[in-house]
Amino acid sequence: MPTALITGITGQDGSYLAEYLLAKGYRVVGIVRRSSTTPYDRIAHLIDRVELVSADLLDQTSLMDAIEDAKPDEIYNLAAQSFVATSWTQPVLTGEFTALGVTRLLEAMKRAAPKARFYQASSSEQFGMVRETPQKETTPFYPRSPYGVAKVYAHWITVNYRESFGLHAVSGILFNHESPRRGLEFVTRKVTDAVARIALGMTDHVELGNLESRRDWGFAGDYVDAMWRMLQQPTPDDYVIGTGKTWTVRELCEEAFSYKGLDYKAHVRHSAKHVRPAEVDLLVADPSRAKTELGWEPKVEFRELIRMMVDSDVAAHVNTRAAK
Ligand code: NDP
Ligand code: GDR
Repeated sequence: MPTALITGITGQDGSYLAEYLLAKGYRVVGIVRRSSTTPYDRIAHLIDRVELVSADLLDQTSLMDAIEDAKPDEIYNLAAQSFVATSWTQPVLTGEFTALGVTRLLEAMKRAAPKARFYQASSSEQFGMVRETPQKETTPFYPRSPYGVAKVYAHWITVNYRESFGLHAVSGILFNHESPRRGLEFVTRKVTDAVARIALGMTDHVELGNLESRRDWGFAGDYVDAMWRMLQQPTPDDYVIGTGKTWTVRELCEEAFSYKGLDYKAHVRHSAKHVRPAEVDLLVADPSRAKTELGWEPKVEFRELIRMMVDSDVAAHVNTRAAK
């Protein structure tokens, strides 16, 4: 039974990846950080089947201990300060978690499990002000936020440890991927949750920033399969993962509101508070290499994804009401 160690197991991707690896027969060990509460909502249904160890990307010794104890065959580094907007208000912390945290983890792996395979969660935010469209593995990076800058560092330190020390380390450059487990601060979930609350008469509007930016949105459940496939390749390399299609935030609103028979124009208000100091205007992947070499393709389409999220948010609010 192979062992996988997942940082960020309590996050959106970590929960789907844990499910996916358990179904493949892996022993799954998840790193969680100390908190005054135990926010394990996304993995509550897996809690008896995964092992949790306490460690933090800020703390080198805890990472060393976690790897020494777990003896992983595969390490998936999904932990990060992952919200782009927060990276302008907490730029140093974002750099510590999202950039230097990766070096700490690679150092721990180099010392405690040099034969393990390592996955780094790279991001389409690294392309930022895009140099070509669509974006592929060879597209140069031009990050537009402290988060994007931190991810570029994390990407290159992963390449560097592969080339310097022969570690089997790969980066998946993943475009936006969403699900009913997406954090409420990200725009897809913010919109689908608002649609649910408006449809149920709990509120009448939602405040958004820039409606014209374009994103390549896929389903998180499909993307964790790509992570695993990357680590099974005999030679470590980096891959772009996305759908190859792109939509504006405005189109996202149209899709989500019209599903419940609502007109987004009557409910979406502009708020300068949600406009970013620098924006990433257009992202769209060229995932052809992943298709050819990994046999990976997205299964869930944009419309199906948005409807799945609206349905889930409606059900959650109905259940909360019933419980009161
Ligand atoms: P989430 O924000 O849902 O999850 C982030 C995880 O990181 C949480 O489990 C969080 O733990 C953990 N974490 C944060 N800081 C630390 C720390 N100092 N030490 C240990 N753990 C920490 O992110 P996603 O699941 O959406 O994304 C997973 C990864 O993929 C991230 O690195 C993200 O930047 C990257 N990515 C995401 C994309 C997306 O569209 N979702 C696209 C491309 C890249 P806690 O629960 O305690 O907060
Ligand atoms: P992103 O996702 O920054 O692409 O990063 P997010 O959903 O936060 O923003 C997408 C776009 O929507 C615009 N927008 C708003 N965004 C939010 N969050 N809230 C609003 O009110 C709002 N109004 C408009 C944004 O300006 C932006 O253009 C996500 C994260 O998961 C990263 O960790 C990951 O690396 C990238 O995707 C790929």
